[in-house]
Amino acid sequence: MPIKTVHTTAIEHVSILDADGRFDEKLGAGLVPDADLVKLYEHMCACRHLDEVAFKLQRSGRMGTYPQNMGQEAASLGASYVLNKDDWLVTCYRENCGLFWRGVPMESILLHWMGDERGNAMPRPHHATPIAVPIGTQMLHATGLAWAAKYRGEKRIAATFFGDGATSEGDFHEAMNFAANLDIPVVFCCQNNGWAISVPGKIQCSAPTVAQRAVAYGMDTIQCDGNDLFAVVHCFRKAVHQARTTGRPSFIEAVTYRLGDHTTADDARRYRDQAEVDAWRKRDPIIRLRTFMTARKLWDDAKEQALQERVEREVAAAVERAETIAAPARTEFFDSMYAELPADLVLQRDTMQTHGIGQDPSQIEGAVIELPAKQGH
Ligand SMILES: Cc1ncc(C[n+]2csc(CCOP(=O)(O)OP(=O)(O)O)c2C)c(N)n1
Ligand SMILES: [Mg+2]
Repeated sequence: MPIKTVHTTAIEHVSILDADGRFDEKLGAGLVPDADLVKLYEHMCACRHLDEVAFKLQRSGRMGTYPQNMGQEAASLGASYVLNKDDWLVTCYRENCGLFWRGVPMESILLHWMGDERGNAMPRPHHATPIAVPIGTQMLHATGLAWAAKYRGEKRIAATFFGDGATSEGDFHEAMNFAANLDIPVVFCCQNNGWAISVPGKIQCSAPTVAQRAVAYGMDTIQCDGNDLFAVVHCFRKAVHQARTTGRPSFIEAVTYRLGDHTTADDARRYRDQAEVDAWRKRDPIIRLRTFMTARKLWDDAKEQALQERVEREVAAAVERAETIAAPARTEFFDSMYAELPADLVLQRDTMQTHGIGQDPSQIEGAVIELPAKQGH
């Protein structure tokens, strides 16, 4: 028997507005109307400014650890622009820009990293899930949400974001396999920013692209320049259309770069070369878009100046709201886990005591709620 090839594949890379300002008219014409482009650019600038302010808040002790999004604004923004508002957006922690486009208020992000979990309670109409810090968990959530939508006959799909490091997690592979085998309408988007804290991409994935990991699951897959808003929009349009019309999932590898440290708790100078960072600074999605818009007479210095003044005011107002919010009721954390709070938790809420730390709420004077009988294990 001759040896025959049973499968071959190729991974395409999409670039429309490249780092040198070249624009592919064939792919790019009509992709994003001028008025939208201006709004998208303004969102990226607002997000970048928030990022800079958040960094300073952490440094001055006004906020906890914060993961900067700097340089990675385009991927989630392009996705959010393409998705319907009632599709699920299931993010990691470098997708602020996409969340802001949806309408998630800036102070939600600030509050979350200030340690106030009300910031992570995404308002329901935004169809966004809490920011996922445990790496890789959210791809399963997205798959479950899209599966539920399919089961209920809703038109909603889900898009989920994760880093290159997350593709080494078992959860990633389980979500991909499940979604592909059950025809679940999810768009998986890996923001490959070259690093998982101090682990470089080459150690994370031995294959030449992350995109080809999807081939193993029989999923359509593509790689794009994740710092090119047009390329992201192009790939998401295709993936979202496919999910909506056929129910099939697909994969997008958005190649980007983390311009900042991993988080404010990290110092990336200890493990990566400044020359690498400098090279990527030239590929910044914001600079690229501004140059493009200026050449097309959509933007000028006066507009830039006015925008910067506006975003400074907006971010300052968001910081003010986050820092002056009234403290939550101390019982609030009992409110969102159960539709009906079990009796033992009612007792804990009312007494603020728990067996767990050696207290016995049932012994509190005036405790009126009977604890359920202990079940044997
Ligand atoms: C399950 C789990 N393991 C480990 C960590 C610690 N951790 C936080 S971020 C990170 C690296 C993530 O890298 P990547 O997925 O590439 O995302 P990036 O931070 O580069 O955006 C790790 C290992 C975690 N948060 N969750
Ligand atoms: Mg990474």
